[in-house]
Amino acid sequence: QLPKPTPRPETPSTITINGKTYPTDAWFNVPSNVLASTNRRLHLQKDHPVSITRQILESVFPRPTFRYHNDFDPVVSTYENFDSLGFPPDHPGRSRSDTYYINRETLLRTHTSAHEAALFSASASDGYLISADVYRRDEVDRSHYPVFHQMEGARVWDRTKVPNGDIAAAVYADLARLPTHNVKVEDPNPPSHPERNPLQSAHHSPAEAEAIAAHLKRSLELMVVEIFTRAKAAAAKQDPNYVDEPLRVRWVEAYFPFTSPSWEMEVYYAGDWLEVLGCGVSKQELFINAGVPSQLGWAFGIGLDRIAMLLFQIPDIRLFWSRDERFLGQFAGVSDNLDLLKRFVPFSKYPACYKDVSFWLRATSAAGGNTGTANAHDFHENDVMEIIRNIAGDVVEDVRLTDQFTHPKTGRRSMCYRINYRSLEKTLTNAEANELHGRVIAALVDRLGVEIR
Ligand code: FA5
Ligand code: MG
Repeated sequence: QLPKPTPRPETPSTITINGKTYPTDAWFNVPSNVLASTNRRLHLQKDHPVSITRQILESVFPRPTFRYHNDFDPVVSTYENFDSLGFPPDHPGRSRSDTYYINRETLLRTHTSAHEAALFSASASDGYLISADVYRRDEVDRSHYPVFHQMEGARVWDRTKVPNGDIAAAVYADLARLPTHNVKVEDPNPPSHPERNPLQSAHHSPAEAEAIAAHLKRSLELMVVEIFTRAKAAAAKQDPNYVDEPLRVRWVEAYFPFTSPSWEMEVYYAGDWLEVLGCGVSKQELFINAGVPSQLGWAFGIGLDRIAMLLFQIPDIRLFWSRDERFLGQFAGVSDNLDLLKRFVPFSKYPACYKDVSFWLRATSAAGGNTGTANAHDFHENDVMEIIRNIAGDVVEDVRLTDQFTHPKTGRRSMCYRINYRSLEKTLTNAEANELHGRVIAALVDRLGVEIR
């Protein structure tokens, strides 16, 4: 006997975010829990770990060379988020299963790069930092949340403003003014790749690209060195037996439509390489389109939540959204005095409650269309994740696909997901978990048209 389905959220004809009203259309797909996050601005909340992380990173990129932008609205145009950066029309990131749309032309930014083009054209400074909340439809686990925070940074040089128009010399002179560090950095790959990551030979010389890449890499290495120096100082203060593990950093080739060549930085952490940022030499088209063709430079984007988790040893990304004093109270005073920084001391973990749900997708022969029901073709796992997140909110810790198979006779596909319900704030009773799980099942049936097994 299934409980009554949760009513499908009616699409309102307009939606108001941070005081501005937008018309919706058939592209609208923002659930209420995500909408409710648009005014939290954790990166600006005093003594919040995301905000403290922002402050530490800002200290590595000082004014006036860098100008800080921390107030940009999360609502941007599809053009700003994708087209202005050279994303091809068929890029998967544009799909409604990955991105939250308000209407076809308006969305919640998926990255801080959405503001690059505007800042390049306005650019009166040599660099900028943008910190902001970003939104992505994604899986559910302890390191993923539909809202997280990024810091974007860029540094530019102008051919018409450097001595003798010699960009390479100017960049190396600036590099010589940066501090050095003694962290071991692995950088095994060639600096560019003829197809994937070509030098932009129509716009600048290999020597110029090399100079910009060297300045970029040193700047970003100094950023992680600063973070890990602070993390170690905190650990050593709290734990007299703390053994200092040397920081290991490596550069790996990456691909972004708006930089070439491009890299990701990885940091060795808890036995594994963890990606912390993406970066590269900015595509010259961005400067040309922005009306500043004589400029060139680098850009990066880093995940603030992920860095904050490392810095403070925070085990679950949901904690950032907690209003619990047992969480927030641990960081009191740190925004005003970064030397007070301490690692997070976990409060007792409440028991996990695992519940499974198995269902059949509709046979593929039935027309998919816009009915909102899932067959094996138009099934998107992110839809399952979001339905669960909408109902269970921050009480869901993770959702895992534990089994799937196709019936040999009917050709129907069966999926089994295991949901871990665990509150950060209390012990869930079995009755409470069952009630949530019942509503999740009803919503899967109602919204995806699946058949429970
Ligand atoms: C980008 O978003 C690019 N805009 C970065 C960039 C900027 C490249 C400028 C070049 C020039 P990516 O999707 O890899 O790239 O995300 C960048 C960083 O954000 C990641 O390295 C990671 O630290 C963080 N991040 C990405 N997805 C998540 C997530 N779901 N949860 C937490 N952090 C995330
Ligand atoms: Mg990445």
